[in-house]
Amino acid sequence: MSRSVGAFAIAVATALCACSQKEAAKPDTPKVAQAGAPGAAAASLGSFDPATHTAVVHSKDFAFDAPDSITAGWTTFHLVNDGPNLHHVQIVRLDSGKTAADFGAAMEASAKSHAPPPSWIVFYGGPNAPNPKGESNAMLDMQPGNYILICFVDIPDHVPHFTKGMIHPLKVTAAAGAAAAEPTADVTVTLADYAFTAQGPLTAGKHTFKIVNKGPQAHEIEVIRLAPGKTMKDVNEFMDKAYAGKADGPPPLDALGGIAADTPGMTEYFTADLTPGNYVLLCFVPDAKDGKPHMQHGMVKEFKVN
Ligand SMILES: [Cu+2]
Repeated sequence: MSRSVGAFAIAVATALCACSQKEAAKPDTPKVAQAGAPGAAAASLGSFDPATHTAVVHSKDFAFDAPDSITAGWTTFHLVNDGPNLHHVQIVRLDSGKTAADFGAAMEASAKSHAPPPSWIVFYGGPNAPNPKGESNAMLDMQPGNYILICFVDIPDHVPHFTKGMIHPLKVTAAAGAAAAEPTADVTVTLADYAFTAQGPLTAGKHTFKIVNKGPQAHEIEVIRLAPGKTMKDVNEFMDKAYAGKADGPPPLDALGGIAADTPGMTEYFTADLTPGNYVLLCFVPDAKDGKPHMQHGMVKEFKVN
């Protein structure tokens, strides 16, 4: 990535982040990661700060810039999407000594046979898609093990971005020092086949969302704010055009993020700043039985923020 593009993205990200002192205090200033040679021109944008348990990940077409190793415990993943497309971070734990190459082969086989992925693939959440040039976050309880960060977003050609290079191995090692506390939420959203159930005040302002997957399938939560006067019909029409490579005009929505697909029984957190408008919660995870996105099975929840 060129430095100028990175600098622009950081400037935008900082502007979006100016919502509170707490947010501004986060270490989202890129640091030279351990992988980069000292004094190298191309400084890494991905980082991990063990003091604040914060991992910074940058996404772009079609790569992640992310730390290679972090320590276990509650961790804030901070995604900065340098664009130009929508991207997210789907964290996957690879059990049984499997590798990123095994993952690619297993997903290909699973797509061909319409069978669920093997049990050594454990969907672990992650910061869901923000706008291009936007940011999102997720707080996850990381256990020691081998993980990959991938992007399942498949705009504009139905080809998932992880097959185009958006796959990054992440090792989680045992923690030393003080562990981070589990976050405290003011809104809880449960995910289940096939509904979102929200408890707590969906009001204007900054909220910490607790996401609980009650299963039986893996689910995600993506939060979008509809542009003024736009509806889900406009969103669906825009998506169809985007897939056809014929998107015209600005998207009828803002993507705020959420939590990428997780395994039943898991709990994660994310923060989002709700400004007045019409919102929709969506799950795009393909159904285990018919392969249709869960939003077509009812995982679409609209709400209004005054
Ligand atoms: Cu992507």
